[in-house]
Amino acid sequence: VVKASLKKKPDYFAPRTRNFTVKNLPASVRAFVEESVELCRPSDVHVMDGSERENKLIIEKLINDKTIVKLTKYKNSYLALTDPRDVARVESRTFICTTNKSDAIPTPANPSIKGSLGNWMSLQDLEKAVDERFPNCMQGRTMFVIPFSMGPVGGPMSKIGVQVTDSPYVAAAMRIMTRVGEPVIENLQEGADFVKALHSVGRSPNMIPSWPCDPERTIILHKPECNEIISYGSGYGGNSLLGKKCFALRIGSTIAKREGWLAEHMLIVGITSPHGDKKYICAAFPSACGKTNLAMLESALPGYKVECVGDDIAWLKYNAKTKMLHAINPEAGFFGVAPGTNWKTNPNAMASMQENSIFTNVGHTSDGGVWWEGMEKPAEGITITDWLGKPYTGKAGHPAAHPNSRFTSPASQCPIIDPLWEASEGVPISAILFGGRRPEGVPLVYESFDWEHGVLVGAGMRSEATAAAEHRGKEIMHDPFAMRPFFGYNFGHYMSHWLSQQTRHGEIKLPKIFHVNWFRKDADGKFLWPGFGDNIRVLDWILRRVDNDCSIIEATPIGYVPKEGSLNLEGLSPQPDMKKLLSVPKDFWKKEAESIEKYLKEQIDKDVPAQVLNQLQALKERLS
Ligand code: SAT
Ligand code: MN
Repeated sequence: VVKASLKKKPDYFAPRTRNFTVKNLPASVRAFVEESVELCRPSDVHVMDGSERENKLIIEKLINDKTIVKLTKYKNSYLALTDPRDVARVESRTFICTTNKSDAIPTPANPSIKGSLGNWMSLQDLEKAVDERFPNCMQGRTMFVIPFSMGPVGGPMSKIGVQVTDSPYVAAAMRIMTRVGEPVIENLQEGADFVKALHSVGRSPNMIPSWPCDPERTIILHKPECNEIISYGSGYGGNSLLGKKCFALRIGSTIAKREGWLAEHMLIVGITSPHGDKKYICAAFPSACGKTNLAMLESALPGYKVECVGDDIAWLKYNAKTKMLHAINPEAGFFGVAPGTNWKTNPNAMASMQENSIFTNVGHTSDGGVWWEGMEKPAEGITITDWLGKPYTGKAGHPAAHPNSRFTSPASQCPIIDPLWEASEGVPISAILFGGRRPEGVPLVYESFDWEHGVLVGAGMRSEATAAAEHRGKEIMHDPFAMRPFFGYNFGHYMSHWLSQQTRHGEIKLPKIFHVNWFRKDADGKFLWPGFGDNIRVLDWILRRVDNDCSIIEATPIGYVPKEGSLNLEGLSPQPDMKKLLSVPKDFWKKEAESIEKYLKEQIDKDVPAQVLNQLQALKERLS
């Protein structure tokens, strides 16, 4: 049957069941779809059922359009090459649109300071931006209607979205990254709320047919007051897979604020110790700082087992039974950075992407595979075509893969996916880690004195810029809670919301908060710590701290660091210089505290909670 239908012209109109016709959608969904059709004027509409048959048709269309090519080396896997102008998130064109500006972003202390914690747009200007871009933008294209669930369908912590898009690439990727299909429609039929997500790749005079987009007019708009996302002009990642950063973080954080929980840019892992004791932790790092590697860590210490719940986003909610924060991974797939990933650095990611995967902007090998910088050398005689379609020569400045190239793979294919990764009530979280790329001054690990101090540690996060957005160079940027590009509301209010977790639920056992830095360098610019599988040595110390082992800490002005000899370094060769790795240079930290203070006072001004200022004052006193 599948073969016969493939021979015919793909018919997106042929719905699998009555549920998947526009006219049979729940009224509120139908109204959203009809409004979008009215505005964008697609040539037809297809309601996605998430089936294999449907996926085959979408893939066939993508191949016909030359957006993707089949990778013959792997099963059901494809390579997409974008317009070279459409390769990363565009933070400067991303807006939170609210009635009151101060709900969306903090007001800097004086008008000459440019805000760096998100962009605001008025609702009127949003209307204008939509009117300038969307009318008729889908002419000649199919509109895909994607009902999707963030989190297990129907779960108490899950939420539903409906994305309409004119990009079959986005439709195929959403099917990997979120849960799409019949149960979502059923849930909607029962009257569930949903987030409206309108997306078009747009059109521009100089666009290439295989990757239509409109880079000059790209815009990503969020209306948290009515749970709406409107995205135009880009087909790439966080700009177009609207379940991810737009819904799960920006709109998600505003829903979380209203409902009393947290939507965070965090991985979730379960760690089982050699004694069989299992604990879950979350960790927040800025984009492209190794979250996926930590989420899939292969322990260098015998007897430890790490299992992955999620690699990018965590929704954390108080659980009245355990009196702990529980986390779910709202996503269903990985959208991981390709370069640097190999069978040594992350064998589990490599295993996850061997089938049913879409690769974007990586190199293409002559034997039908993929290649990127840092991957094992291809066999003798195999040639590589780079992401721009040119023969790869290895010349400096001409990488085979774009630095922000990605693999998109189902999470269920991860060999170490946690047995509870789809548990609808989430997993209990014992510790939260913050981190970033800090070549200087920041110890391998330290623990905050308490939750309030931990909130300051999160607020003070900084990291070297990466390729995940449009920033240039290796500048050390402030990236509080690794959320700077993803806040859906005023960061000052966000800190207050974090602080309120202490009191709002009654009795609670909050996670301990730590800061880690795998990236400290010596004077010659060499990394002091091996990283990757050896990071388990730090996690092991953290878990002993979760069990309140007080014999392994030493107090410093910035928090507790491991006491000499308390990190398990067995079998590590060469032995790292722990003195350097754990040192807390006072002059550096005085400057760091000043920089955090300047940042908070300039950028957030009156919205910085008093407790955070008190914590900062206490830090400065400890340093003096
Ligand atoms: O925002 S993306 O989904 O493109 C990736 C990231 O920045 O983490
Ligand atoms: Mn991310």
